[in-house]
Amino acid sequence: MKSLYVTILLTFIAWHSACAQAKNDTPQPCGPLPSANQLRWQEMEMYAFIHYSLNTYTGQEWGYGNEKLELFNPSDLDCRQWARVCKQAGMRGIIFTAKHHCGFCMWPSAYTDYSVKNTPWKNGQGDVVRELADACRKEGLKFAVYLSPWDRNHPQYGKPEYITYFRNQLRELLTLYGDIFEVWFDGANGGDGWYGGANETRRIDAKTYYQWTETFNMIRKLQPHCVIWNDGGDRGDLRWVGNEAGSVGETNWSLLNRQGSVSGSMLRNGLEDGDSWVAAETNTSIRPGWFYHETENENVKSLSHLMDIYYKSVGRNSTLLLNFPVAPNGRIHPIDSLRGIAFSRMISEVFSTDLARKAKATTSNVRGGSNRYAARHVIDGKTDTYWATDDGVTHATLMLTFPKPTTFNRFLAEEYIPSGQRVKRFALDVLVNGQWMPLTDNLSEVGDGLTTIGHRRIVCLPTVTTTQLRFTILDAKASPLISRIGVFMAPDITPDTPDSGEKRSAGYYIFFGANRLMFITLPRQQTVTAVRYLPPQKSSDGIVTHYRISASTDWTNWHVLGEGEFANIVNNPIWQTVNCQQTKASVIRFEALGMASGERMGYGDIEVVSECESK
Ligand code: FUL
Repeated sequence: MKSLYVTILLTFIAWHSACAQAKNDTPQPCGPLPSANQLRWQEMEMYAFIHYSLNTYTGQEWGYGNEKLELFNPSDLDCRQWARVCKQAGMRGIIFTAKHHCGFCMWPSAYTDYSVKNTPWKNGQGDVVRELADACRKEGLKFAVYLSPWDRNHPQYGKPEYITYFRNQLRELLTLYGDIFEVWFDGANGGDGWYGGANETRRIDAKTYYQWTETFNMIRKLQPHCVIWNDGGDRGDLRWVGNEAGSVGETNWSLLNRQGSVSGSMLRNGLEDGDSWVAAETNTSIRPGWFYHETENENVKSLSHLMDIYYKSVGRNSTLLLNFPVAPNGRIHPIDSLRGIAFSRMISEVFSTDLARKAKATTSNVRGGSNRYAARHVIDGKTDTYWATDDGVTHATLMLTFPKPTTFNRFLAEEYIPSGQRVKRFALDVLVNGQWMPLTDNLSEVGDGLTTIGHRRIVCLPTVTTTQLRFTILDAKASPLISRIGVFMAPDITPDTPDSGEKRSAGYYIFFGANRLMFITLPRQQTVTAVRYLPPQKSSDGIVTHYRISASTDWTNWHVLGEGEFANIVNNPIWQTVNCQQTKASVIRFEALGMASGERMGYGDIEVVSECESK
């Protein structure tokens, strides 16, 4: 009898403590988790790139490495202006091209003569990295550096000695300029370069040559709070999204595998079952190019284009790294700064009034029935509280009931990512005239329904008026932890200035002489001053990377207008301009000396810029 009593008592205690445990049971972390550095970085959301180097004075995107030091003598260099513009544009930090592929150092490195110290600017006493780091601190912005591993100036590039040089430079940047929030190692290596006068092609194996492990250890030691972006070789803390146009995949997992190669779709979408947290950073420029070119003043991205980029980056669980090039006078051009500021104002305008805050949130399941995980946490304005379901409940609904009919066109959701990224698929419906109407994403490219949330997911909806919004989690890796739901009404943006070179001079005719040979006949004899090439936009097949362009008036005698490389054209397939001396022509011959892939050279558009004969 006594033992029966003890058994009943123990069973009761066990049952009672199981319930108590369920009520206060913190959800177990799910899958790989972000580090404290990655979390801090993700919260920055938007930060700026600044591209400025000798290219600014040569019109190039990739300097060859032998550009003259005398070129660098800005009349009005003002890093405070850059920092103020970036701050007003909503950027929380700046990543600066301390050294681009040409090898020119924007700080007086002790390890090379190819730097600001041997330019006329400030009689060689200047240090752009220092001025910018100080300006960022003054404006309350974080500061970071881009250091190109590929160095077209350095004689030893490609040899082991260069790695010591590279690390010495990195050490200078990581020790002389205060806190650095990110280091950016560009994976580009176009092969040819000056290399101390060798003028040759040097390709390396990015996986083995740079010995990243040791470099990463050095960074972790010198800047323990810094995140690493590395496109060539070992996986860093962040990943590229596979394009420079400013969009990541709709499905975006912040996971990848630490080892093994990465495909384009892995960059775009991450890897659902990846073994490491490697979140996406979307990088693009406010202009077509990364460096300033006066010819692009009319092609600064429009406000609607920038908003589209925002939704396709920050709104898809990524950060946005937006480039502002510096003009030759040493300042960010007013067109760019005004556009940047308009962009930030529009984001505030759209997201300042969260209509969900007025709603009542109810759900189909609350973890352990506990207040701690109740639905209202999605609208309590706190980032560290969340709605959670019981373990194993990965299909659940959350209803927002509005006190009166409410009109909106944006939906926002956030997961509590310190415990992992969980939601795989979700759906949205609104009650209209007593019927549930499913909503889709206006910006969807794949049309697979709504997938992944992560740090933040914004869905652009058609404008709807309703009293109830139903958010259904259709599938998740584990009990979903939703820290925020928001709904907003975005104003219409009237399409403003065009943002890609769309000027065409009509009347010419394009045909192929061979797979890699194209002719452009002009309607009459003209004095040509430039030929412009827009590469194919849908795939890299047919993109011309190296060209020779000639002109003729009789189809017999050809005069070469230009020959060279369209730098970075595959990653950034924008209009390329080959300027030339005024040359009479009735036909242009365009030869593809190198192509990214494919058999036949392709084009999105061609433009021949000329002065009228009569002038
Ligand atoms: C690319 C580089 O080659 C471009 O010049 C630019 O710096 C961009 C951010 O990354 O890969």
